[in-house]
Amino acid sequence: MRPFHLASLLVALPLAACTDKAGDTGGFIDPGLVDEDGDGLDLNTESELGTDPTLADTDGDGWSDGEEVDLGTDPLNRFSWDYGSGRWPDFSAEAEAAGVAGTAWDTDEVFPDFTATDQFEQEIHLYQFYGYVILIDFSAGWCGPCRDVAEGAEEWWEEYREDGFLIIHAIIDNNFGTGNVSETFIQGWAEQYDLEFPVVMAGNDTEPNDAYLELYNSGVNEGYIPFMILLDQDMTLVRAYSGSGLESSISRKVENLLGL
Ligand SMILES: [Ca+2]
Ligand SMILES: [Ca+2]
Ligand SMILES: [Ca+2]
Repeated sequence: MRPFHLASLLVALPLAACTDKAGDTGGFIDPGLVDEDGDGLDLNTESELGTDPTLADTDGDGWSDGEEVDLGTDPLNRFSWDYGSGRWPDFSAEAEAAGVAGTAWDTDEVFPDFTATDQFEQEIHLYQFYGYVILIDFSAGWCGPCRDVAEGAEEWWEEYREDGFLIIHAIIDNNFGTGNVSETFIQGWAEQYDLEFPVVMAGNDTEPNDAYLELYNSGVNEGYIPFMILLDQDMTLVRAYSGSGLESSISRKVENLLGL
C-alpha cells in the first residue's frame, strides 16, 4: 500500500501546483486555444486550416473564417462564400483603389457601375463584384429563350463560381413592352429557376435599364434578348451575346478569362 500512496502523491503534487498557479494568475490558457482575431477559431485550428490567425476574414470575402467553416465554404477562397442569404461579397473598395470608373457603354470599355434591387430586397451595385468575370444577362418574363437560359443558369454558375465567375440576371420586363418589373416578379423568377446569384430589377427608371438602353443605342445589343454581356475582372466589356444556346461558347471565353 505504501508505494502506491507515494506514487499518487508524486502525480498529484504538480497538478495541485498547476491548479494553484492558475488560480493565482487568472487562468492558465494553452496558447494554441487563443482566438486572437475573434473569428471563433483558435490558433491550433487556424494553423490546420492555413488561415491567418490575426485576420478574422482571411480571404476578404466578407464572411469571417469561423463563419465559413460553419457554413462549409472555403475561408481561403474569396470566391467561396455563402449565397442564398441575400448577403453578397463587397470588393468595391478594391475597385476604387484600382481607379475603376467606367463611363462608356461599349465593347472594350470599362462598364459603368450601377445599382439595382435584388431578389432579397437588397440594393447591390455592380462594382462590389470587382475581380469577378461577370455575365450580365438581360432577360424578360415573356421571353421563352430567356427562360431556357435561366433553366440551366444556376448549374452553369456552379461550374465556375469558385474560380471567380458570377452571373447577374437583370430582368428588364415582365409584361411585353411595358418595361415594368416588380420585386415579386424577380423573387418568383429566382425561385422558379432556383437561382442564388443576384437577380435584379431592370425595369423602367432603374440604372440597369438605363445601361441596357445605352447598349441598345450604341449598337452593342443587336436588338433581341436574352442579351448578355461579359465583363472581365477589371469591369471591361469583353463581348456581348444575343440569343440562347450559347453557354458552351460563352464558357470557353469565361475559362479563358479565368485562366482555366
Ligand atoms: Ca482566430
Ligand atoms: Ca472569408
Ligand atoms: Ca471564402
